[in-house]
Parts: sequence; structure tokens; C-alpha cells
Amino acid sequence: MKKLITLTATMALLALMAVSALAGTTLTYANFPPAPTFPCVQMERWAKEVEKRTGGEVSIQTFPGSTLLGPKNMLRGVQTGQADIGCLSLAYYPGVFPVMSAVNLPVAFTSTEVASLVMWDLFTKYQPAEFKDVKVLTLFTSAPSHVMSKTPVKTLADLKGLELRASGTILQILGNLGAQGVGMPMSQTPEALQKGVVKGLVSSYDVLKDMNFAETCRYETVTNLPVYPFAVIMNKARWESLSYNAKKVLNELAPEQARWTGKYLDDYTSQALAWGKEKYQIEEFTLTPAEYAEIKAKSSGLVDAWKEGAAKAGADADAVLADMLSLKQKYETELGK
Ligand code: DTR
Repeated sequence: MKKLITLTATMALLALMAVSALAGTTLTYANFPPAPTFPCVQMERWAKEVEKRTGGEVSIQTFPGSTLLGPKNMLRGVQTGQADIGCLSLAYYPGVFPVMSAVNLPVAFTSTEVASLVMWDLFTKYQPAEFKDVKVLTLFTSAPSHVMSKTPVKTLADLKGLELRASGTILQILGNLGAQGVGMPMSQTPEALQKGVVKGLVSSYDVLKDMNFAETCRYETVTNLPVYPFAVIMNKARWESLSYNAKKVLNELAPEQARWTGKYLDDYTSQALAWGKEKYQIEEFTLTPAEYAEIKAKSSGLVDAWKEGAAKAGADADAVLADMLSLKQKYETELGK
């Protein structure tokens, strides 16, 4: 009798799962910056791929521009199920991601594709506890960061006292260089520029076009400051509710999406700079070798500070750092970037 009950219950559960799979699942995906920006461009690409590869079993309802969750409540919103999926900029959560914030260190990433693949491999190997409450669907980075300003920064001396919007490690680096770093998410930057709270920002060149910053920040200075790490996360219970097939599709898509986003941004940043030169005659400056060496020297202390945080989180900080640098070398060689 007991076996019959168990068999019946199992059959009912399987039927329920089959029905729900056939009925289809719609997942909500929250993103914080405006729709034209690369975090949202990659979101739309991922959504299309999921619908195609699951044969329509899973569809994605996207919410760009903080219409569902903003930059600072993205993590909590996904953990509590306000959104099924969310895109996080890790730099907006100081101290929350002590291991994966390694990617935001001044290790001279020059390619977003390389940095994004390195980030995915580090996550896969170390599975840091900082992500234990969510499912990570993919990871990627911004491109290297440069100064975009209303007044020309032709030398490091021009940075003295200059209020520049940034986040993550770049805030400390700007302070070390004598500038006035002002921390805020990208989505708050247009108003800060418009009100004169900041005289420019430090980020990757895509925002010259996607946020139209080329109009107000007509001077760009190549500083090759760190990339910013992003994580696309999913509510754990919603992840567990998905069918085996849907989970398989999303897991297979994860590293592909990291690579796709990195490649997209590597190509796009130069296009955005060219667009700014054409439309607003923006000017780009480079610094001297001695100034780049000064930036490197004044950024080096960040690595030790990161090691302390990562060790406190239980990670082998030296191993993570060594792996990051060897993976960087591996992908730069493989991709010729
Ligand atoms: N540089 C980081 C990340 C970033 C670069 N481009 C965009 C576009 C939209 C949102 C964030 C970013 C930053 O400044 O926040």
C-alpha cells in the first residue's frame, strides 16, 4: 500500500513538472542602467538565447533603467524574490564580494573579453561563499576605465582637487592621485554632472555614447584604470523551480554570455569614442610613461588591502591573485588581446 502511495505521489509530481514545463515559465530580469548601456544590451541578448534554446519553455521579461530594482537594492531584491534575476555591479557593494572584487584590482586588464573570461574561471574554481544565497547566471566586466571630464586632464597634475565620479577601487586610486573621487552608481551620474557635483567621471568609453557623456565631457584621458566586475544573479528558489532542461540551458549559456559580453564591449568602446569625436569633437589625451608608472605605484597598495579582505572571507588570497594573473596571461595569449 505504502509503495502504491509513493508511486502515485511521484507520478503526480512528474506530471506537475511536465505540465509546468509545457505551460512555460516567465522570469523577471531587473537591470539598473538605461536600456542602451552594455549591461542591458547583454541582458536582451541573453533573454533571446534563453527563449530560443529552451524552445519557449522559459521566457524573460526585462526591466532596464531601474524600473524594477535599482543599483543598490538589486542584491536584496533578487534574494527576496522581488525580481527573479538581477544584474549587479559589484563595486556598488563595498565589502560584500571580497573574493570576486579581485577583478577590480589594478592588474592592467586591457581587454573586456579577457577580464570577463578570467572572472568566470575564477568564480567556477573558487565558488566564493559571497554568492551562496543566489544562483550566478553569468559574470562579466566593464572595459578599462579612463577619465572623461569637462575640463582637460592633460597631465596627472590636472587631477589635483578635481571632483570625478567613480566607484570601487578607482575611488581610492583617484584619492591617491590627488583627485576628489565621488562615489555613486552610473545611473546617478547624469544628474551629478548636470548639477556640477562632479566635473567628470572615470569609467569605460561605452558611456560616452550610451549615456551621451561625450556631450558634457569633451575631454578624455587614457588612464587604463581597473575594469568593473558585474554579476547576473538569480533567486535561488526560482532557480530550483526550473526544469532540468531549463537549468542545463542556463548553465551552458553562462560562460558563453561572459565571452559574448566581453567581446561586444571590446568592439563597442572604440566605436563610442569615434562617435564622440565625430559628433562632439571630443579630444583624447595620453599621459607620459613616467605618469603611467606613477599611477601604478599609487595603486599598488590596493592589492594588499584586497588580500586582507579576501583572507578574512576564508579565501587563499595569494592563490586567487596568482590564478587571476595566470588566467589573464592565458587568455591574452589565446585571444591575441
Ligand atoms: N565603470 C563602471 C561600470 C560601467 C561601465 N559602463 C557602464 C554602463 C552602465 C552601467 C555601469 C557601467 C561604473 O562606472 O559604474
